[in-house]
Amino acid sequence: MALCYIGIGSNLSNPAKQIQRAIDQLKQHDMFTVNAVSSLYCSQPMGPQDQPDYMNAVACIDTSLSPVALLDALQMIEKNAGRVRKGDRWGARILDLDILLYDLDVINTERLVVPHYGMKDREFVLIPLAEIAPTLILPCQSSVASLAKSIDKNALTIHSQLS
Ligand code: PH2
Ligand code: MG
Ligand code: MG
Repeated sequence: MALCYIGIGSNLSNPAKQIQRAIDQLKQHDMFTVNAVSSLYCSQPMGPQDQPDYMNAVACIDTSLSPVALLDALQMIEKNAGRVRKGDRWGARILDLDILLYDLDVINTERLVVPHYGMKDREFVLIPLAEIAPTLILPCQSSVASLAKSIDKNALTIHSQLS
């Protein structure tokens, strides 16, 4: 079993609903156990500013899937939500499910980079992650709690609780 953290984001088609639906799908999936889900946060867009604000959350799951099989399963959930991959980096999206951590594995392949390459610079990842994993230490030895404490909050706010 691998303990994994999944970053969840949406800024199209009722983002709060998209994120709750994604969590419901993680919970229903045969190959996952959902251990914890953060609050739902409202965040300013990182990247192009001519797009709606985002909602973000982080989930902690157990899975026996390999990293690539986990990625396939998450991309299937994105696809079911109606996501079409346009290759527009940091553009608006209906649902984004990113593998933040897969145990403490370090993976650097063309398809998959874990830990997620941007997670240490993103308040909308670090703060929800620290909420559900306050004692977590990253493979690079950084403490999630101290990274979350020192990052610029960028107007990140808790929107509501997820179930
Ligand atoms: N995701 C992006 C680009 N910009 N901004 C916020 N606030 N939240 C995101 O999840 C996000 C983003 C591409 O994955
Ligand atoms: Mg992303
Ligand atoms: Mg992604």
